[in-house]
Amino acid sequence: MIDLYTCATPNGQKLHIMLEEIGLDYTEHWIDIGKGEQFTPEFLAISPNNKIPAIVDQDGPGGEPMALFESGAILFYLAQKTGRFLPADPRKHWDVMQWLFWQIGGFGPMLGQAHHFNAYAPMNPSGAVVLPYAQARYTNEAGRLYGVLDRQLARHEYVAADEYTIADMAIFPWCRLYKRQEQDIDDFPNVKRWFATVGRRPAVERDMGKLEDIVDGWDPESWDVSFGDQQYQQR
Ligand SMILES: N[C@@H](CCC(=O)N[C@@H](CS)C(=O)NCC(=O)O)C(=O)O
Repeated sequence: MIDLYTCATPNGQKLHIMLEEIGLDYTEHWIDIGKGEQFTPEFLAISPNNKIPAIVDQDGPGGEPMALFESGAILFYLAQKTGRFLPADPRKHWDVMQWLFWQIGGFGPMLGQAHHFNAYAPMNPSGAVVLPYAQARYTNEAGRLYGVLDRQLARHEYVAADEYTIADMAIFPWCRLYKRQEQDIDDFPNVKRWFATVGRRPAVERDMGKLEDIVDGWDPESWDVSFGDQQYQQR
């Protein structure tokens, strides 16, 4: 049994998809990051970086519980545990790993900053100035990264190893929010085709159904917890 600590964000969604795909028993624990639930001692014991997603595998190595944080590490762990969505062939394996790391080190953080400066920073309740430079920088970098992905998908049905893998699961949820990154998906026809293919998978459809119920937005309190004093005075 897997305990999944999550919320309705792209990094959480990766794990919802993987757990639906592999069919292991799991229980969701929703962490309200707008209310500061990521700072409780219980959650920090599992995820010391105060971020979702995290898991506790009650049947970890040696049959003992094991806690893990960082979405890429968790995807890799679950793929190894089940032998699914990460090919054993070394060339295919490393093709998947390089695209997984590309998402964790680039596509996620850069698109996250595009979200921040385009959508969240203008809602700053203290009225701090939003830098046009920061907006342009991360919008441009997001566009560059979509171009890299689009060229890869022009030559391959899936992102890596010519099959559906944990690399697709890591990248897909970030593409869901292309409007918030100020991108036009029609500029990236291969990403659009792949996004539709992955989105039709039953496991992904089940997960998207859950996310539709979540209202997205910030009030002054949740903004402060995520980006203001309450984030940085905690520790
Ligand atoms: N590199 C991490 C990023 C996780 C992350 O940024 N999580 C966000 C939600 S998407 C979070 O929990 N934020 C709460 C906070 O920063 O206090 C991963 O891939 O797991």
